[in-house]
Amino acid sequence: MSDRTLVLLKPDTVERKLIGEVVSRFESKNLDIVAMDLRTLDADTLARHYEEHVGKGFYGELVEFMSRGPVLAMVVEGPEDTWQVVRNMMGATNPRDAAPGTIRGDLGILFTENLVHGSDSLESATREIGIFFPNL
Ligand code: RTP
Ligand code: MG
Repeated sequence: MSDRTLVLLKPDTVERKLIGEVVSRFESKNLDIVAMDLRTLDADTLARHYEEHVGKGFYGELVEFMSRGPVLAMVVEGPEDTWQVVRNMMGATNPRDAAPGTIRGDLGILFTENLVHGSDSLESATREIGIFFPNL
C-alpha cells in the first residue's frame, strides 16, 4: 500500500536555490512527488499547520521565518511509512545536531532555518495534506 506525507521546503531552501538539491534527494530515494505548489504562507495557514506550537516562545520567530518568502509544498508518496522515511532523510530539528548525510545535517546551521518540514506521524500527514492540498 502506498502512503503519503507532506513536505515543505522552507523559505531558506528557496532563497538559497536549494530546491533542486532537496527535491533530487527525494527522487533519488525513489519517492514519488504527487503534488507540488510554490506559495507564500499567511498567518492563518501557519496557525493551522503549526497548531501544536501556537503560543510557544519560539512561535513568533517561526511565523516570521515561515512567511518571509515562498515555500514549496509537496505531497510525497512511497510504499510504506513515508513520513518516517522523509523524517530520517531530514535529520534532527536543529541542523547543528543533524547527522551528516541528512538534509539538515548537510545544508543547515541555524535552528530556525532548518530547510524542510515533514509530517511527524501518519495522522499529521493526513491533516497537513488536507490544509495544503484539500482537493487531493
Ligand atoms: P518541522 O515541524 O518544521 O518539520 O520541524 P520538527 O518537527 O523537526 O520540529 P518541531 O518541534 O515541530 O518545531 C517546528 C519548528 O519550530 C522551530 N523551533 N524552534 N527555538 C526552539 O526551541 C524551537 N523549537 C522548534 C524549528 O524551526 C522547527 O523546525
Ligand atoms: Mg514538527
